[in-house]
Amino acid sequence: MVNITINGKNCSVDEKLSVLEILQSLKLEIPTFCRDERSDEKLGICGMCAVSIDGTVTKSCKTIPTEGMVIDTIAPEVISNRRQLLQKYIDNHHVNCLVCQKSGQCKLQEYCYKYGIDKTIPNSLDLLPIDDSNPFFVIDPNKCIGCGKCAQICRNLQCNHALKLKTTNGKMHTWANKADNINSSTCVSCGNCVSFCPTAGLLPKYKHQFRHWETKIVKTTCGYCGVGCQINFEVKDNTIVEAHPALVKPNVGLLCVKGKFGFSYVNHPERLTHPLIKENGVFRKASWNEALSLITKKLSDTMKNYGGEAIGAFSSGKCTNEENYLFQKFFRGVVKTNNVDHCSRLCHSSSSAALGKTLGYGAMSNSVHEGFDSKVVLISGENIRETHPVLGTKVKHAVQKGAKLIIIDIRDIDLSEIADVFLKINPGTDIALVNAMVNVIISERLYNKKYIDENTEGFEALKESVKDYTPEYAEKICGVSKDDVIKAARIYSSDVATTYLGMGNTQHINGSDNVTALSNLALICGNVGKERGGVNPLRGQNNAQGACDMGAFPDIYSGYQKVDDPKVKEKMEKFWNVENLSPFAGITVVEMIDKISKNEMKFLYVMGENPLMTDPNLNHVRSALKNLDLLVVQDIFLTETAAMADVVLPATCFAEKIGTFVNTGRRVQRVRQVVTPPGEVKMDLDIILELMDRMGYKQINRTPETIFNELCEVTPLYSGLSYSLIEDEGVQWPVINGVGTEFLYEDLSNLKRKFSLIPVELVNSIEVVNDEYPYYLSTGRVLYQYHTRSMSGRVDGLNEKCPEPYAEMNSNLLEKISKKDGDMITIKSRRGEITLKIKIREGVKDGVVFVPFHFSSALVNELTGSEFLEPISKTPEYKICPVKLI
Ligand SMILES: Nc1nc2c(c(=O)[nH]1)N[C@H]1C(S)=C(S)[C@@H](COP(=O)(O)OP(=O)(O)OC[C@H]3O[C@@H](n4cnc5c(=O)[nH]c(N)nc54)[C@H](O)[C@@H]3O)O[C@H]1N2
Ligand SMILES: Nc1nc2c(c(=O)[nH]1)N[C@H]1C(S)=C(S)[C@@H](COP(=O)(O)OP(=O)(O)OC[C@H]3O[C@@H](n4cnc5c(=O)[nH]c(N)nc54)[C@H](O)[C@@H]3O)O[C@H]1N2
Ligand code: SF4
Ligand code: SF4
Ligand code: SF4
Ligand SMILES: [Mo]
Repeated sequence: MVNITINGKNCSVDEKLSVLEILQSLKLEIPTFCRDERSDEKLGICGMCAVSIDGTVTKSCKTIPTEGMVIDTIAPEVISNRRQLLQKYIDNHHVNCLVCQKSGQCKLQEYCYKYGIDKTIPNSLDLLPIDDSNPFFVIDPNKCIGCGKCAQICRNLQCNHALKLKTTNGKMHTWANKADNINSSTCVSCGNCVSFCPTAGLLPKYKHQFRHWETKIVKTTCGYCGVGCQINFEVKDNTIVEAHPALVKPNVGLLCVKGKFGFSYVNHPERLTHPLIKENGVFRKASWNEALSLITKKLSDTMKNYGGEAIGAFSSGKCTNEENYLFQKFFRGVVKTNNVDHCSRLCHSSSSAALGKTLGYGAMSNSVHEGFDSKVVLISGENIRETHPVLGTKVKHAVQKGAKLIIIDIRDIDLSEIADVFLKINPGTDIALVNAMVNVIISERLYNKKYIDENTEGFEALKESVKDYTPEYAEKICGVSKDDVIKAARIYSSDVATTYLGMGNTQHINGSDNVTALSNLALICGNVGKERGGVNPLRGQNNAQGACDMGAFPDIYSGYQKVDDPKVKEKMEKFWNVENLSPFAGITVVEMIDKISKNEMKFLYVMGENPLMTDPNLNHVRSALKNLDLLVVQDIFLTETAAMADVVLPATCFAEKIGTFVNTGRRVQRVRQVVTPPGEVKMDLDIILELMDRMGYKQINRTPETIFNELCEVTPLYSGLSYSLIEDEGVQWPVINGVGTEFLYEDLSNLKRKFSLIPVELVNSIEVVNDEYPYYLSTGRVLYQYHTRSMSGRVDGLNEKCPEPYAEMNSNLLEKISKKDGDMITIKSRRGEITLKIKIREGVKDGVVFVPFHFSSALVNELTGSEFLEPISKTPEYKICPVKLI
């Protein structure tokens, strides 16, 4: 600490902070254009933060306090300096605030007003060309003041290096880096530069005319992925006109392209606006009364004639906790079936199963925001920069600052170029690789013996089991170099390491074992129970974690309480005031489809899922669904599945509802109503409530908040949570003494049981390549589209960025099949075929073709199989399907 004087007052301040940071912490108003508190770069370009320091006007961001320093922030020379700078900016500026969309949110305008800069006439600038190549925003050098904040954000926070400052005709302004225009640069359209541009230098391409003072701002949680970014939506006339990232955890002012620019589907004209009933193969508009009467009649009939087992219900990772809780309560308590499941089945149920056994909680052990200062990062089977973009950005930031990075994937991904080791493995061989890393760490004695002795059990068996998994063996099986395996093991064990894992691990026949192997690796190095460490399955949907927590699974009630535990059953019966809850686990998504195909299930209720695109073996799904007596689909659009339904119910999307989502890092966050829904659309919660009423169940708690309180009461995992606790920033479960848990297992001395090291062996996929089907198809995602495109496919810019399906393969494979980039190709599996365009990507492993599953014009799930499921979690093998290429 040093003693200084600020505006005549003595204070003792931290000498590690800049004078600007000190002044800001004292809430003194210091104008700046270029400073971003989140960045460790101090540009010092704009000059606005200059104050009088020991009698000289000096940039405060560039100055460190020293003993006895005298600072004056309001001296006449300071004010005069600010005025001169502003005048200089405005002289070079295309001033047209009257029509400029930034007006009202513009720092230049605000400061000019504050400091009385009114000499803006005449303005006879020669205007520079603007760059409007990006579908979402414009770069206008004439509105740019050359402060460099945007380029700094892109370089230092978003880590894309897509912008730079350049000088044209003597004027400094921002522009695309190493490219003619921004759309052909490395830009990923995240808009993080746009969000913090102080002027209209970078401006969204607005779809609506509005002035900022006409809007209201509502903070809510993003409705796309599981990162759970907090967004301030600006709303005019019940329409979202702009999205701003909130400066709170988990995203701290960052968004990805979908969160920033992907909201226009909310008021898309194709939204479902009233219930539909199908008659003679054609939908007709129906009243809510008609639709709900039909559903309840069929439900009652099916219950009476066939029992609860003939009824299935898909809950939703898109819906709130309150909705998922009530949905499973309705089907379990009233309809008497445990056949409740949702898309996590196809996703991270392997992770939950594995981590439940090895560690205790089947969730991410650590937090999204910890990514920012990781030391060592292992990313396996997770295209983090495209599928969890804001977390991916944090990881890249950590790597830019010196963190070590290991990537295991079958393709190059955005981060593999900067990885210390990139292990490009053969599909489905992860266990051989990870066991080999464990082998190296044990044989080189790089493990944490004390931690293992104190906190784990099973080390000797693990040691024995990995003996044969030598780096040489991994080289042979995985198709990576043994030296890289050794290097990866050494790097991984060199400091606290965090592991992120995704669908490349879970969507395999050995999905759970893949996760167990990673858990073993983390445990022997003592990484669990530490900040920036842990094993972290990245949950996909905006509320996938919440849907699991709420018991949208066939074998559990909320909080992972087992349906076959008699004590739990008794407790739930009493709490819900119902009788005869089924003591048997229900069946899973894929199993339900099989049962329907055998005519053993008659009624299916689908809330917020689109299985006719996302389930495996779609021809089988399609023919199965025809067997149903009644298919109900509750969605926001007429999806592929809804089109097959007998009754379609129009529901609210995330921006129209009230409740909570849980992000991938266990952070329970508020969902607020940003706009009111169109037409006769109802909140999912209210639809379920009406069904409960009509089926004769008296649901007492009927608002999102009271239902949340109810579910917290009956769910030990959620005890201590309330809307008021999570109001500002959200809180991570479990809550202990009113405080959330940033990372799990911190108090190792208080573990309920020791962590388990469990040996796992490599098991090959049952469906293998042969002469007829010689190549592997792998499926997955891209940044600009989301699942079945019901949402992202209705946002013009996202479609412009990723308009059509394609098949990625490298030039070796292209040569083998005598095709070239851009040709059409037919991919055929034992179940179906699709035809689409070839896109050359050298980074794809030899013999593999990768296809995104987003497009209905090339339904890749007509090829994937449902016959061989992961035995514990019943997850399909979306990442391996033998195919031929024609
Ligand atoms: N833009 C966008 N973001 C999304 C989604 C979306 O649809 N679009 N969906 C959300 C959902 S629900 C989920 S679950 C997440 C999923 O997020 P991710 O898990 O990142 O998604 P995927 O693209 O399915 O697969 C991840 C990676 O696994 C690799 N891979 C394939 N086979 C193997 C293998 O055998 N071993 C290893 N080590 N890697 C392999 C693939 O090459 C790919 O890079 O994304 C969420 N975020
Ligand atoms: N080939 C292949 N297939 C896969 C995968 C893969 O990697 N490869 N991944 C699998 C994985 S991990 C997942 S999670 C699944 C995803 O599978 P799905 O969950 O079936 O996919 P989505 O398109 O996200 O479906 C969500 C539906 O909910 C609707 N919706 C959005 N918000 C709301 C709301 O608030 N209320 C209601 N009622 N409806 C709403 C949307 O319009 C959409 O139709 O796909 C799986 N399928
Ligand atoms: S960028 Fe700011 S100062 Fe420039 S015209 Fe727009 S509102 Fe006015
Ligand atoms: S949109 Fe994102 S990636 Fe593109 S220039 Fe701006 S910060 Fe960089
Ligand atoms: S990273 Fe995920 S939660 Fe964040 S803005 Fe993008 S889609 Fe939304
Ligand atoms: Mo998922």
